[in-house]
Amino acid sequence: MKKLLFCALVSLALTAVSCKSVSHGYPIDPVPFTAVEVTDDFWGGRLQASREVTIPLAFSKCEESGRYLNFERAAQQMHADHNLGFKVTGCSFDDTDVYKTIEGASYLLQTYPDPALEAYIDSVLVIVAAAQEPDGYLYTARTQNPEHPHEWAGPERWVKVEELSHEFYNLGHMLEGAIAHYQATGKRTFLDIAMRYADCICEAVGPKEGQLKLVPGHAIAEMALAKLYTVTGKRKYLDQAKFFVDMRGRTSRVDAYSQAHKPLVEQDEAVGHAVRAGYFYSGVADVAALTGEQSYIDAIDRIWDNIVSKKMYITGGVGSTSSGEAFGRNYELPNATAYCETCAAIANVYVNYRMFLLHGDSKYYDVLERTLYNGVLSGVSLDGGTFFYPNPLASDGRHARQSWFGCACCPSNICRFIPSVPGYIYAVKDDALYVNLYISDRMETRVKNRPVTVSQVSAYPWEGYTAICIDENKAGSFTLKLRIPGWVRGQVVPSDLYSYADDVQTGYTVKVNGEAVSAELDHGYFCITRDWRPGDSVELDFDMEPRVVRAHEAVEADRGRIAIERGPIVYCAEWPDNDQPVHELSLSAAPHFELTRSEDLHGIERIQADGVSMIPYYAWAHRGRGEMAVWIPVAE
Ligand code: FUB
Ligand code: ZN
Repeated sequence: MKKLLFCALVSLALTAVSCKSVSHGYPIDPVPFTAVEVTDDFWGGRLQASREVTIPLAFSKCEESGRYLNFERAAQQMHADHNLGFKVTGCSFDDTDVYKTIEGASYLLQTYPDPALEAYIDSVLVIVAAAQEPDGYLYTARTQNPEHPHEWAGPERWVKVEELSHEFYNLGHMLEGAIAHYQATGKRTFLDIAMRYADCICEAVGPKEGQLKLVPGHAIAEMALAKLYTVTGKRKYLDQAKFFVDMRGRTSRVDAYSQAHKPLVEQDEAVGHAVRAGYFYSGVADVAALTGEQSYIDAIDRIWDNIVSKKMYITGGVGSTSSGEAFGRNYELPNATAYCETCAAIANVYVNYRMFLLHGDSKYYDVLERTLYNGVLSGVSLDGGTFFYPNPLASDGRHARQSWFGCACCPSNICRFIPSVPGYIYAVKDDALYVNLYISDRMETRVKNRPVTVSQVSAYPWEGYTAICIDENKAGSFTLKLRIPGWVRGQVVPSDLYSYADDVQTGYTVKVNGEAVSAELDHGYFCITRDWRPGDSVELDFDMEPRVVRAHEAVEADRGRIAIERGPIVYCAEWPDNDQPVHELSLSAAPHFELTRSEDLHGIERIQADGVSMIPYYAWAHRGRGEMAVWIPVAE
């Protein structure tokens, strides 16, 4: 109730200060995390860790590592009449860790109002505001010492923005953080700062005569400017985002690293730096949704196809090589050296979410769910206090999570991503309510513009049982679209990159008010149209069996090996659970499985297969350094 009252107040506040917000343009409406209260054990634990550990830790790291000091020095230098000689250290985008942590904290504030946290953010924003130059430019890596800025920044504004200065990247994260803060608190402090920097860039860079023709060396401004347009209704921000997309491959920077090897509309393969790529394709989707630019959609359709059929790990991780933190060649998916940056997995969620919003097919959520439960979750420890940057699929014992990094993009991305998970559960289109993820929660939305409240109780990800209850319905007849995951329908991924190599037949049942119902699936959704009454219930039961997976023959690293998964969870063998060294383990082609529920590692389902003991991949590296493998050789 408290939460509802809070949301009502926030929405009132938003109406009061709102610029003219406009539609996101997608045919499907997201149900924002503000409308979803998670009551789930599994995700509740993750949100709690985020609130109690990850975000406080990130703020304290920003403090102790000099991230705040950078802003303070920039302000000092601006008001000095001589060069104060500050040495600019760290990465040129260190400011973004502050913005990203504020973004995550803002999401949390919506669900868990916390005046102390809000006041802390206010105090940080005072420091941030003071570092902004009079024309809106806000980039401490230069302002601290314009004569000797960060070596990646170049001697003048923008001269290295297509390389490593990250001046536009900083804008992107600033806007994402500022919009979240505005939406959570109704305060314009951060939004005004970020809009002034956006205006500064829109003035300097663009298609008009006299403006610079430049694109971001690292994408994210595209997504953020498109979002700023939807929040403010100011068309120039959408135009700027579109300019950045259109100009890719048409400026002086022409290379695959930043997806600028050719114009977007000629691209059909995911290449280059994997985080840049995922953010770019997401920005393309946002701009396409808002402008109706079909050639953009065709391009990202082709690129998505390339990723899921040739460049994605079974964990949903992407970016196979550390060289350039990049996508490798088709089918180049090594395990021990897999880069799979945590940020790239998050970007893969962003891409698949947007592809769903464009096309309404559950296959995108199959990829999203796989990435969420495996590639993303492995990036943060169960207690929320340590992080992986790369997420390999095999280890000889050299890997361990760390509490922070010099380049801290991954921890600060975890800060903003985990609290946003409730926003991925539902979506609405016309008279249809999509249920895309099975997570216990209570949700309020509008279908046919009338209030609908639904609650979910799910045993996911350990059991396939979920009950959905209609608590309130003022919309009359509408369609519940229940996603039937690919793994229940015998499809590992929506391509032939991975397939089940066992003779297990899984199925599912759906009941309405206790009565079994059947339906043809529509794009992967089980659809039930009905004049729903309060108290109506739907029960879903998916068979959740351990499954044997093989990779496409062209994936050299997985030849002669199998991986085990159950439901949305990919398993691995790790050293503490096995008597033999992990690299000596093998499985028969049709292993005999036994399941054990265990309370350790925050509660997991263990799998024993032919004497090999396996745990969920996301839970590895919590018991010291040692060997781990996802793909296990098949014994001759
Ligand atoms: O360049 C900003 C971030 O730093 C990238 O997204 C990460 O891959 C890391 O290089
Ligand atoms: Zn990262």
